[in-house]
Amino acid sequence: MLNIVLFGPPGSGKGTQSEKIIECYGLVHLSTGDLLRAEIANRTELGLRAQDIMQKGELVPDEIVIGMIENRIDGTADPNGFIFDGFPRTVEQAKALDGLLDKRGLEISFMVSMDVVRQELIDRLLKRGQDQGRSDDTLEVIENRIKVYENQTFPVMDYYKGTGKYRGVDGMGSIDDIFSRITEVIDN
Ligand code: B4P
Repeated sequence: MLNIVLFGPPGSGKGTQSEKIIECYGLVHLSTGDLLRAEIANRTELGLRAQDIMQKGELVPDEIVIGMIENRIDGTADPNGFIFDGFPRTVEQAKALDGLLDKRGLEISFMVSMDVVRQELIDRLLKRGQDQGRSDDTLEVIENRIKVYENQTFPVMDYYKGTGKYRGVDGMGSIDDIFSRITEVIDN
């Protein structure tokens, strides 16, 4: 089974590249951002808790996102593998993911980390804000999301480096060029 963690700062292309990877390799997409936005749209208790946090660009508590991921894994029959998009975002989440996969006889194959310069992240997200009106794509919230990434999420990279599962790709350039860099990593 191919289980990939797709990693990078906000706006690095995780959601964008996930769609292409799923299409090409038939993996199941697990995006904590999408799952949380669905909870908000359905006005569930969890969604109401998450809404204010996401609006500020902060991280939703670990136990909430870990529980969502565990439910999704158990609810998927005979997967070819999973692509984890936007998860794990803390070292605690990374350890929990290893633990819950191990209990099921599974493991992460590798992490693909996309490297993108800060101004490009801001430009992409501001454009998405204009095009799609996502409420966390405003300059102030984007800057906080990048700060949260640097403080809380960046150490996740070292966690995967420590297990020999880190693979870095250049996340600058066209969507197709970045996708071919990712397929090179997967196919090797
Ligand atoms: P996410 O939904 O994961 O959003 P994101 O990281 O901001 O976006 P992503 O990286 O997927 O966007 P993409 O580059 O594809 O998280 C939102 C919030 O949910 C978080 O802030 C947090 O509050 C909460 N949350 C989620 N997971 C959590 C967790 N595990 N723990 C705690 N809290 C969690 O796309 C950005 C734009 O760039 C798009 O418009 C795209 O078209 C464009 N783009 C992509 N690639 C491009 C390229 N090569 N060139 C030009 N434009 C490109």
